[in-house]
Amino acid sequence: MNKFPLLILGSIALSANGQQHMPDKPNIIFILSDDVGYGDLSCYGAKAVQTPSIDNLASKGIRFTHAYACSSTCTPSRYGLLTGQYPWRRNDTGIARGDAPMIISPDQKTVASVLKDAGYETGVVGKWHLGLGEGGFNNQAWNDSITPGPKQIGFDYSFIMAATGDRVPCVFVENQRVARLNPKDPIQVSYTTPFEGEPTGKANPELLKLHPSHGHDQAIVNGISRIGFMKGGKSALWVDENIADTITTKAVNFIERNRNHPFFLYFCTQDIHVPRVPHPRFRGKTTMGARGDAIVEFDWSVGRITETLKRLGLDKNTLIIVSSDNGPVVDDGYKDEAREKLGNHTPWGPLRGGKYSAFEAGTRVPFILSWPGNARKGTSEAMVSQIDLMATLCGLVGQPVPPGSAPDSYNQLEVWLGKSSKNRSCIIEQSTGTLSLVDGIFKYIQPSNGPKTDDFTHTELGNDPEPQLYNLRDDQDEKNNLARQHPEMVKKLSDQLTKSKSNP
Ligand code: NG6
Ligand code: CA
Repeated sequence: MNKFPLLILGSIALSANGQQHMPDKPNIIFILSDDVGYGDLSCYGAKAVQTPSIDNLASKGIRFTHAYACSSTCTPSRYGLLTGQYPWRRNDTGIARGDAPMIISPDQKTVASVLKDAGYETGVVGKWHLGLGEGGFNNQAWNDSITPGPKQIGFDYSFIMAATGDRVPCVFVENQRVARLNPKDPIQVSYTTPFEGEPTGKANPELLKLHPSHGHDQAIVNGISRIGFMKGGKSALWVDENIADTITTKAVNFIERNRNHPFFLYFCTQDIHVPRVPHPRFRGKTTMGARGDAIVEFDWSVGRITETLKRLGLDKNTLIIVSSDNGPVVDDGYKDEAREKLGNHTPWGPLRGGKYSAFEAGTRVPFILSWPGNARKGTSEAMVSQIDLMATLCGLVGQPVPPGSAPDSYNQLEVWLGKSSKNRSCIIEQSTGTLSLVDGIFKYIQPSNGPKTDDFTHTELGNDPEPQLYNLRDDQDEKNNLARQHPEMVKKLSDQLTKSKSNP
């Protein structure tokens, strides 16, 4: 039953005989920001920061108000997005170290490999965070060809950061080789042992331009201490201030190279993850310090992508999605004044929780789809999930979902294009401590003995030893636990969750 009505403005292109035209191989760009919250964009109500390029896509396309990432942290969220399998079905999809082996096996089908099979040129640019190489931790050939990597799971081209901006190695990896590496200065990486003679954030705080607030006190690169130790690779080290420029240029180059051929680009920005060090030209663009300025930088990246499409005449034939991998966090480990300068801004919008949390702001994220002439314009309240990317894009390009793959992914094309307002049958959200299931207006959070609040980030995690049941329509900030009043609903949803766990 549809509990969230669809609000549609405008219409889709119809031909003279009233039939809708849908090109069979549009270009596809999925732009995934990092840690951008439900309330962080001006088209989702933010006032203290303006995001005109993203708002422009929203005004030409469809903006979802009930869209979910697969998990409230990055690695599992991205695993689900690319494979169509819920990350909690495996026990090795937690936040990956920079020396973790690749989590997605080359035998698995991914969004990239199915689109490649459908004749697309495929590329990934930006944050990867799904592990690289094989044979356990710390087993990557950083000074040679690193395999398996994006190519083995369907990406023809890759220009990636192995993990996160705050984890070593702080280098870009292009087509599975460290970019700009001088062979005379090889890279070494360790997540267990410091390298003798190398300064660390802990021992040498005087070398830092950005200090950690928690953790992040190991290798120092560009005056910022990170998680993990590294040595060497001086010519290859990234400069945080230039990351957005570098990866956006690589994304633009990929589009230019493939202007005459259908392409799929998975563009994952470092913004607005920590360390937040936007280019000086964005500094002071908001009153919120680095976190607000990083949102402006992210919007700039989106603008460069859309300008490129326009310049190349590809804007009409390209489907773009802009979303985020998980909810927002204010202080995620560096003293960047995000908390002090937040003012009245609410990164989580009207929702409760944030990154890491089982409450809605952990996984309910911005999600905008634009495909001029083919997707409707307006706002949709239909429940959608990033887990459906694989089956939906297969539906779009007429490629069958390969048997045995993407078990949790459903073709939601009609909903994603705004032609239907039907909710997904249910959505399972993963937090750092538990699982939740949303079905229509009701949300059930499975009991958990985990901490109620994360000590470092001060996020309410949503863990409770008692079952929780919320009515998201009347109580979207999850303040009123109805579990005792509605034991029958708790049982129904908890049985549904148990069934989904054993039977995708
Ligand atoms: C946490 C890090 C945090 C961030 C997160 C992953 C500490 C104290 N905190 O462990 O800074 O890196 O992992 O974020 O180290 S994610 O968006 O990639 O999932
Ligand atoms: Ca993230």
